[in-house]
Amino acid sequence: MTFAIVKIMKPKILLVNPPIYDFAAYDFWLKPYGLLTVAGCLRGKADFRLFDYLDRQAPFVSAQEKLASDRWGRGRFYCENIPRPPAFEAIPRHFRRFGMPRRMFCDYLATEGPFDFALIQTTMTYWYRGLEETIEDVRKLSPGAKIVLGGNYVTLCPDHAGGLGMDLLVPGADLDPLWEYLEIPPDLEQPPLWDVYPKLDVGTLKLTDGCPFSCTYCSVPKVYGKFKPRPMRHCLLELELMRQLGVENIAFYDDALLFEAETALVPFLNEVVGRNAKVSFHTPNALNARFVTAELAELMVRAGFKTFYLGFESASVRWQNRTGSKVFSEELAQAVEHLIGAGAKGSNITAYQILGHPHIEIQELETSMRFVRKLGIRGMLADFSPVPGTADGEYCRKWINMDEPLMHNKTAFPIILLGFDESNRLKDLQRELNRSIRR
Ligand code: B12
Ligand code: SF4
Repeated sequence: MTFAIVKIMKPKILLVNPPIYDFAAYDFWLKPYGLLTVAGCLRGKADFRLFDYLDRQAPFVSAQEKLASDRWGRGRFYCENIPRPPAFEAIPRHFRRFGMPRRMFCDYLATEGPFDFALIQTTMTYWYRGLEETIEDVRKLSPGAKIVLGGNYVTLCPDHAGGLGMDLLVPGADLDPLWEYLEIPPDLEQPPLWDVYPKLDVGTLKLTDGCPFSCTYCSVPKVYGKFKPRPMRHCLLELELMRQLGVENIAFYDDALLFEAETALVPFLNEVVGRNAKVSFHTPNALNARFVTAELAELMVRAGFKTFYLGFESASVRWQNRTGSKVFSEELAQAVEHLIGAGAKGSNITAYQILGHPHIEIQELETSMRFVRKLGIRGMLADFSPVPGTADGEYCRKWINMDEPLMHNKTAFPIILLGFDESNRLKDLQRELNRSIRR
């Protein structure tokens, strides 16, 4: 009789959050939450390594570059000027590569490799040049690694992503093809793999999926379908893991955090208060002012919300009705009253307004900016990114080639639509209006 010794080896998986190629980028609580969620489902079943080009806490980055954070954990990335791609010849702004220098990744691959798989995060569609760089380096220095891409760019531009030459694309939120490819059964009860970071002070969280609205510039309703709360037990597990790791600031990545708040946000915040969690919460992805009641505002402030970003976009009723009626001006005014009544500072409340929307002729942007100023809160112009597959994005084919994802760039489109001078004039006006908001 012979005995076969079966050695069970865990696959070695490299996780990469690539560098950003863009005119501007700022660490506004940016984390590769999708990638970490996927890796969390495989916790203990693979040998994971992370290379996050955008990790401003990585010891070698902060030592050399002094990448300071503000009091809420935001800050600038290390960056280098690079030549503008031909598609942006007409855009008179510096083009840059944000994130750790390329040679650091090459050294890392040479010392930590080889890997069996490389899972790469994709985020904005117009950031695919960072993926090209990453894929090239992995192919060269860990040639046996199977490369897998997932996330927003793959979901919105699957055909373009297919041209980058990786081994597997995982568009959308169905991860079954990934588990089959890796031949590892997932444990969906596990929290994201935050523990793969050597040091972590900012984390992200989602209590809900999807959105009940249908704004004409947004991909969320089509991609994520019906709104639904996530299981509360799982959300609390995510919170606890981040707290154990020393996270002080948590940004919500929900699309409709306040919708049906009694089923998701309210029970979550009651737990936060009960556990005396001492975490600062932020809402960079915008809250819907319609759902801010006096009671909810009070609970949010008590539970630790420090900054409030509200999606307003325009004070023009015509524009609001045409794009999905997600919020009206009086609802914004009411929400601000409730937040300030609950103790939030006006300077920590910001209303986003889209700059460079293709229906700017009915948006009355300047009037909207002044309306926001009168409420005693800050305004922020959110440059419009035309999103493929949305009504407004497809309308932009009038001006740009939507099949080239670089053209979805949020700095480029407003300049193409309005011109450099007009776009700058509106940004200067916004700065001027914000100057007088009391801190
Ligand atoms: C959070 C968020 C942000 C954050 C930053 C996120 C980040 N890390 O960079 C903030 C608030 C800063 C932001 C800013 C902007 N955003 Co944004 N944002 C989002 C949002 C709400 C969630 C993305 C997310 O991380 N979700 C959490 C994860 C867990 O979910 P997921 O991505 O669905 O992941 C699942 C699968 O995709 C898969 N998966 C994900 N990653 C990976 C990786 C691998 C390897 C695998 C196998 C699988 C996989 O598994 C996950 C679990 O099921 C999306 C909308 C949405 N719901 O997707 C818009 C979205 C990505 N943003 C968008 C836009 C327009 C913007 C802005 C341009 C808005 C503006 N004008 O200012 C800016 C751009 C910022 C910049 N610097 O250029 C657009 C996309 C635009 C584009 N052309 O790509 C989106 C799609 C919303 C929309 N309007 O349609 N955003
Ligand atoms: S409310 Fe926000 S997430 Fe929902 S469809 Fe409109 S823009 Fe998208």
